[in-house]
Amino acid sequence: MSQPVHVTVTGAAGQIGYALLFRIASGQMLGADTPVRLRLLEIPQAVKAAEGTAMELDDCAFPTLDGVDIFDDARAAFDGTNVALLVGARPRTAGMERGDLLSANGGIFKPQGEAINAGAADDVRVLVVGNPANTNALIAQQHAPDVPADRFTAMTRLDHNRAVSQLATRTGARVADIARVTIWGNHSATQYPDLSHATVGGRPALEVVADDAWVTGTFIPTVAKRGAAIIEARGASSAASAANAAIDHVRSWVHGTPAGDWTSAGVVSDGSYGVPEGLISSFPVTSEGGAWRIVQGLEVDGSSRARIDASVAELVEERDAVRVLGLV
Ligand code: NAX
Repeated sequence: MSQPVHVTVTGAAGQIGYALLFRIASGQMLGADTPVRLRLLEIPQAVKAAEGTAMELDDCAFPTLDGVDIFDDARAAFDGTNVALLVGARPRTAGMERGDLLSANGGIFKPQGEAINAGAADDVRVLVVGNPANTNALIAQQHAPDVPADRFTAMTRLDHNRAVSQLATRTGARVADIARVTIWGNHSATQYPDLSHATVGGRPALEVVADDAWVTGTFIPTVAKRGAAIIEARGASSAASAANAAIDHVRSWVHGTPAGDWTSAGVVSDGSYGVPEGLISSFPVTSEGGAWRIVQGLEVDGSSRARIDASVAELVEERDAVRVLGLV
């Protein structure tokens, strides 16, 4: 076996953390031949709970788990790390304005960006899961000037997987037969789940579905509001599916996407598809040689354009709000 890959998980004692750590430790993220060293970052009050999770990780005796270290200090947690999963965030509480939410999260993601800049390994890859994920990723990235900007990403893979699943159910196809679904924009209710280029068993999805009313009236709102529907049903927000999406995102990033297909991820815009350069927005992406590439040359019709623009406008507003707060 090779040298262990160091994986830092923030918010390790939270519900996504609990669903995520065992899968990373068992080799499902980086592969059965890659040992991992887990570095858990929590706030001091949650360190004891993280210690309990570490005990359970020990009790699994995973051959791929090199060890678990627990920190309440970001600099120590990110020191030498290769993969950073930023899950811990400040949730919106009743009566909280958006500015307060962005400011509270800035207080988390700015120092974490600085810590990654100060000590992470040269090949560090960062996935931000904690909401508002795109803007939190932007804040962290802006405070890590020595790390290539494209190493900071935000998670829209859960939205992507939800869209694939909804399309498979509707068409009676298997998930494996669905390709080229795209999530554009922000990981929020303004996101645009796009079937224009999707295929079902190699045929255009919109032809197979043959029902525009279903696409606009059911598919798009179901995917965009799925998080709220899960909370309503479960009494708690998505955890195992979010952890699964984080595993998928990193695995695709490290090991590549299959030929002929793509996935969705929040990546730094290079200006493609009219998305302002520098914003972290969801795009159709492939991964090759360990780097994301935005799929180029897709036709964007008028209705898609309007939906992409609306979600990107929200990202611009969030960026401007954190700029006013001095966070970027
Ligand atoms: P939990 O509240 O269960 O856990 C969050 C954990 O983060 C807590 O243990 C807390 O102590 C820790 N934490 C808070 N501040 C921290 C800091 N500065 N450093 C380290 N740890 C810190 O939330 P959970 O359900 O696990 O969700 C985590 C985040 O994922 C939330 O922001 C949530 O909104 C977001 N989600 C993002 C999704 C996406 O698709 N991008 C989907 C699922 C989820 O809603």
